[in-house]
Amino acid sequence: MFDAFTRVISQADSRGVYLSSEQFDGLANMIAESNKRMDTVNRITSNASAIVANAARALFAEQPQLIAPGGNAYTNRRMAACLRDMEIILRYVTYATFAGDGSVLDDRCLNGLRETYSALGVPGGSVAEGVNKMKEAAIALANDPNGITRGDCSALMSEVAGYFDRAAAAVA
Ligand code: PEB
Repeated sequence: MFDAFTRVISQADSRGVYLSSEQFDGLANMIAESNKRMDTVNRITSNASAIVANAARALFAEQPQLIAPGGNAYTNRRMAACLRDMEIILRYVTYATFAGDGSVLDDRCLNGLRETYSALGVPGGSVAEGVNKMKEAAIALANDPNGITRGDCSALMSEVAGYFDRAAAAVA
């Protein structure tokens, strides 16, 4: 598991070289911009249950077969497992965002998830759609300029979107 710093160090170490000035600049920039990153994680974290519940509600409205008898979210047990899965994925996206690196998401959440879903008979495409809905909601919240000093968050938002895309692609 890496973060933005340990990844750079591990790459330099494996080649036996000093850090380059580009690498220094990149990490210095990350520190200079770090309040945006922490605010983003804080906003997503403090709205996690609403993000999950709204995304699930929208998913079941679009794909009602999931909650019909025989569906993959039919019965309280499966519904609970589904909401829990969405919450787990969202939580790992917040870890990756905080670390500035997707490896925690890959290694501890997405690795083998497709195989788990296919063994369980859970439709990966539907999970991916749920992840997409969480992405829209999370980005809208994190990128809302109301009541704060406006700044350019475009790079950070595309980074966060990338983690959601990675999760969706891993199960679709
Ligand atoms: C992954 N999900 C389920 C299981 C596991 C995971 C390991 C089987 C064990 C259990 O039921 O608890 N666990 C989860 C995860 C990590 C982990 C992401 C990462 C660290 O450890 N059903 C739907 C939707 C979808 C869904 C499409 C969006 O209709 C999910 C939510 N996951 C779902 C369901 C089950 C499940 C289990 C319904 C239960 C399946 C079953 O037992 O029939």
